[in-house]
Amino acid sequence: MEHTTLLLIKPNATAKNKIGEIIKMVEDHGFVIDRLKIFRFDTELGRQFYAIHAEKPFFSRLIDFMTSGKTVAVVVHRDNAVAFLRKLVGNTDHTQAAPGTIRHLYGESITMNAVHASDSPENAVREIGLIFPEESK
Ligand code: 3AN
Repeated sequence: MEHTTLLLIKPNATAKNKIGEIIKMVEDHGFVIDRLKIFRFDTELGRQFYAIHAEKPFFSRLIDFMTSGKTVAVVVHRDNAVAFLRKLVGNTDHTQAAPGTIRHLYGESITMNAVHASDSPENAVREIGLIFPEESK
């Protein structure tokens, strides 16, 4: 099934000038880019985006990190996009991520793990609506 999903390139990866390399990996794996922007999360958008983690002990660390610099948001599609992108992204903890995955290559810690990928088609719709509100109306 063809789906759309969302990739975020997080502030540690944008700060290290890895935007191009990460987007190349995604395109080389058959994803087609539909929308793309560079922006900085403010606290309110960060809290909304990660609302599911609001009660977690790492929440404030996560919001501080996500608001610390630039993020690139990329909407992509291909067949089975959600599962394929999660596989290409790798484990949340970069030390556990498989060789060749984006987090294995560019993750620096469990918080500074280089990228985000939506974990279901429903969450992709929710997250894309938050990041691209105008186009999603
Ligand atoms: P994933 O991004 O792999 O789906 P989630 O949804 O469990 O992982 O977590 C969202 C984000 O919260 C992660 N990308 C990571 O930055 C941060 N995070 C998750 N677990 C931890 C943790 N134990 N300590 C610090 N940050 C965490």
